[in-house]
Amino acid sequence: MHLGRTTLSKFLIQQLDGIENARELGALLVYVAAAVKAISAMTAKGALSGMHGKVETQNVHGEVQAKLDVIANDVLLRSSEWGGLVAGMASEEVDEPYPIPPQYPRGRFLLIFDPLDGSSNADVNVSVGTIFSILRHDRPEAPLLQDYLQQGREQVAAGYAIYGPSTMLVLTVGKGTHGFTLDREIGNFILTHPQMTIPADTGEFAINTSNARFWEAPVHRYVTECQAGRTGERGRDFNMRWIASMVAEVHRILIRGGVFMYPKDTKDPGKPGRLRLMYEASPIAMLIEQAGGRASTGRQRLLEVKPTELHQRVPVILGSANEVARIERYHVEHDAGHDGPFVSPLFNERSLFRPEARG
Ligand code: AFP
Repeated sequence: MHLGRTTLSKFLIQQLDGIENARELGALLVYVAAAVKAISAMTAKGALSGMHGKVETQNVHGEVQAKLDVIANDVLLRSSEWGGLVAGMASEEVDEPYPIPPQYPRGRFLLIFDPLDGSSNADVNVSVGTIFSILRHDRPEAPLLQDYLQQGREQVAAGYAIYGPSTMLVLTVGKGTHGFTLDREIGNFILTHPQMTIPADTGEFAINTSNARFWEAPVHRYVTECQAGRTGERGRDFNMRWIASMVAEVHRILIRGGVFMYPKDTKDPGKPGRLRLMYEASPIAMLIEQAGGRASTGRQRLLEVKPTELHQRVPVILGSANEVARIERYHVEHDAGHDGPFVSPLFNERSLFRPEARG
């Protein structure tokens, strides 16, 4: 039935040509794909799996863990630790990096992941995902924390799996962003979305507007303009989406364009954003850029943010290139004092950006 179609293994053999340590990297991506298939089978069982609901423990961020978070984390660790491909791993669910057990050889890569992003959505049968990032580790010694703290642009591969009506694996090794659909009958990922490309313009944005009172002025400005639609600055209508599962939002953007924002806010002054740099923002930013989109903190290219901590948070604004560039410009103008009169408590009431107020 799939004769002539490209399986993940065939794709990797072709795609990794010319990349250093191609065979090892390809094998590691196959390990990750195997873990993804196991997690997909678990999530697809829904309540029948007996894995819904919470466990007693909290993760490093103080968040109550879902049973599926814990199991998905274990699946990824066990799938990848034994084959001599990784030198160490790190996960959203574990405080410290995970050292390779002494009985196994160490490899040349670091694997960092969020095993089940958006896991609270699993209980309500909405798409969840796994996000992963692969970095090089060229020293024979076991990696130290410092070895993990590489900029996103150093990634050799990045990807996510989305567990939705179908399970898809979307990945990049720096040669475009490509999507594979899991054929459950034959157990193979089949290339169905080669060279995914994000349109530069869009009429769709995604942001959790319940946080509006905590946003900075440039984000207010952008969202207010979108909401004003054809009667406002933009002269056209926009639509809004919020799934509360970053993987699902990003997948929509890769398919049909859009902007996703979890920007800097003042909700918790100790946190510069909600999303985690190393296993959420960086891998997704690589996929977005490889698909022709743009990924930013609002003030800096996401792939250039230098991590200082494994679990550090970062503001995220990504998607269709022209829209993200516009939001970055709003940040520049704000920082230069150009939008000074715009103050957020007047949001959507007497904003300077409403057409009648512009004079
Ligand atoms: P978890 O990784 O804790 O499941 O959180 C999911 C997420 O980080 C991201 O996928 C969503 O965009 C965001 O949280 C949703 O957060 P809200 O609670 O603000 O909707």
